[in-house]
Amino acid sequence: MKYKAIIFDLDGVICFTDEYHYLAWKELADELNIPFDRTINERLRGVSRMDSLEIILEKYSGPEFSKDEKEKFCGKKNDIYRKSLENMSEKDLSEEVRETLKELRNRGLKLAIGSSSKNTKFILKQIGLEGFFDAISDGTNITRSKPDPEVFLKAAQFLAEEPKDCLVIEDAEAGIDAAVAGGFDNAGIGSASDYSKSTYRLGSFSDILKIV
Ligand code: B16
Ligand code: MG
Repeated sequence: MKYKAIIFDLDGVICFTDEYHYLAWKELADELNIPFDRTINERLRGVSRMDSLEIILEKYSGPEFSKDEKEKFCGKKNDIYRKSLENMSEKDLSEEVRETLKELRNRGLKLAIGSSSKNTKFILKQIGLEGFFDAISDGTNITRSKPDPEVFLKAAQFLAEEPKDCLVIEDAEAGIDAAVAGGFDNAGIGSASDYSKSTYRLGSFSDILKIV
């Protein structure tokens, strides 16, 4: 086998919470009268909550917000986002993802999550994957967000595997950069499928089966 483990990003790879992120940020940006659209939203993929807010504030021209105010904005965005997550269920996990994960497990690969999100465990529970992965590295155990490799290095460490033996699956350029920085091969999917730094490019999630 080419790899011993696979580390999956969550949002945009296992499930599609990206639209909920967009709608929640949009509501906050509208309230603050800051222009925000889907083009800017693309830059938020894989980026932490606070770093996402900083990107949105690039278009804000009023007096500087304090750290407390920024924390409050992030909290507000998260409250709106969590309400959308409440409505998620096993139906939000596609048949293709479910079957591919099962097959990878049958092949004896270790499977982990490497996500920037602090809501990772809640989302996994909502889509019926609570307890499925061998390790979870997420926004709650890192101090530096993608493109820093910390989240993937921690995932490899939790799995007791070397980066060279793990394949990272990512939909964000920041995530691919993080994988490269950590010494991981990676496969780009969705928005990252044509990114030049991808080791492999996936047309579809089940294409992972052709790599490993
Ligand atoms: P939270 P991923 C990332 O998830 C999202 O792509 C990004 O838009 C979000 O800001 C980040 O998680 C933090 O999420 O606010 O839930 O902590 O792609 O790394 O799985
Ligand atoms: Mg993602």
